[in-house]
Amino acid sequence: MSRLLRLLSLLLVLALGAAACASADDDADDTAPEVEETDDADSEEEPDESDGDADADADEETVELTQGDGSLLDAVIAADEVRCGTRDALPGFAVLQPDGTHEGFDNDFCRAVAAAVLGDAEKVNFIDLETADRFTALQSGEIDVLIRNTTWTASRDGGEGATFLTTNFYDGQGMMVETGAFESLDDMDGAVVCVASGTTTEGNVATEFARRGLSVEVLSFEDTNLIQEAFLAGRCDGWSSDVSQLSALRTAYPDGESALTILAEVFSKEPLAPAVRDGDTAWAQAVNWAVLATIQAEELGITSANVDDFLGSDNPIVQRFLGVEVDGAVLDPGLGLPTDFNYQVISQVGNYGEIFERHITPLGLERGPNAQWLDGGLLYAPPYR
Ligand SMILES: N[C@@H](CCC(=O)N[C@@H](CS)C(=O)NCC(=O)O)C(=O)O
Repeated sequence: MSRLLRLLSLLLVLALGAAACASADDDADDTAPEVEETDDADSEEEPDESDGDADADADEETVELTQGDGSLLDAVIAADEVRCGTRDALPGFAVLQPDGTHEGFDNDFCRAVAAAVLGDAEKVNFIDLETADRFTALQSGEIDVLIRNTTWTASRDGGEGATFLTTNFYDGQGMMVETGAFESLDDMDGAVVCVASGTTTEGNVATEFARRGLSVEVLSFEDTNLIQEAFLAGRCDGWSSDVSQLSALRTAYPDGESALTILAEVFSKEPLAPAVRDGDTAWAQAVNWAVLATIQAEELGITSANVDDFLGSDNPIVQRFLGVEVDGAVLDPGLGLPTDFNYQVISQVGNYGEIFERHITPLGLERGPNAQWLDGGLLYAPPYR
């Protein structure tokens, strides 16, 4: 495809995305949900994932991006700031505090990128994005990296002009109900389930209910506040999202945490991963290795508290990782990052376990699949050599 055609197709997709967002914003009654789906046991049809659903959009238009001059890696270094697409109200993951600071698991991974690339974890411009705007922000160049509770799927990887990197949180979708209302998903035939629009969550509910031979009505809302309002008003039998989110949202529920129960069934894979724009390998590698630094450090037992002691280690694996001379030379793997970038990430932000404990453990969640591979989990960093 010619450069002009690619540009036109990008503009078309951006216009479609903007129109979808505008129609949602212009809605006179914000609390009125879009009814996404009514499925029943007899229906063989695939769910109709409409407005704002990134996966559905991907079916219609495949975004192809051309790389401009040079890599974002150079642009970010020149700007001395990482523009990180995130959220300001996702408990545990990204919350804007009253004092203006950003606190959460995703926010710390934005900081890890800034520490790796710029040597300063504070050089992040956190950009708050609604769920439905995530990919358009990446495509248009409004953000350098998306770290916002976002599931890596084939259609997003292939159709949204996004390149997904190492998964930093293995999640799965669950169902939250009023305590005592239902014991399992199989009790929920005919239920109304409330979800956030533009998410993988929407389609997964319909798919799972159909698989179980159950009917369901999915109501989609633009953000979690609106879902909570609807739930409190008795308009939803179930509230579905990633289990990490449900656990977090439950802790802040006005009727108290015990008023809500998360059912035992986890019915999807939700690998949450950072994403960058397609076509920029140097930037993708830089972000990827910033994430991997946190994983590798935990495996080596290196924390923000003890990293300076490790500088004196005589273990060549540790020495290479921290940018200390081995046999008279410091390893420069050619990633375009300072040779001490792992040290900067760990000393300023901490290793994966520290980040998890800071933000996810308080939600009552175990490491589970987010444990190191040596502990039976899925976290595994390639060798730094
Ligand atoms: N991981 C899923 C779901 C992400 C998601 O929907 N997160 C919710 C949190 S429950 C959200 O963004 N809600 C809207 C908001 O409040 O921003 C995806 O990538 O689509």
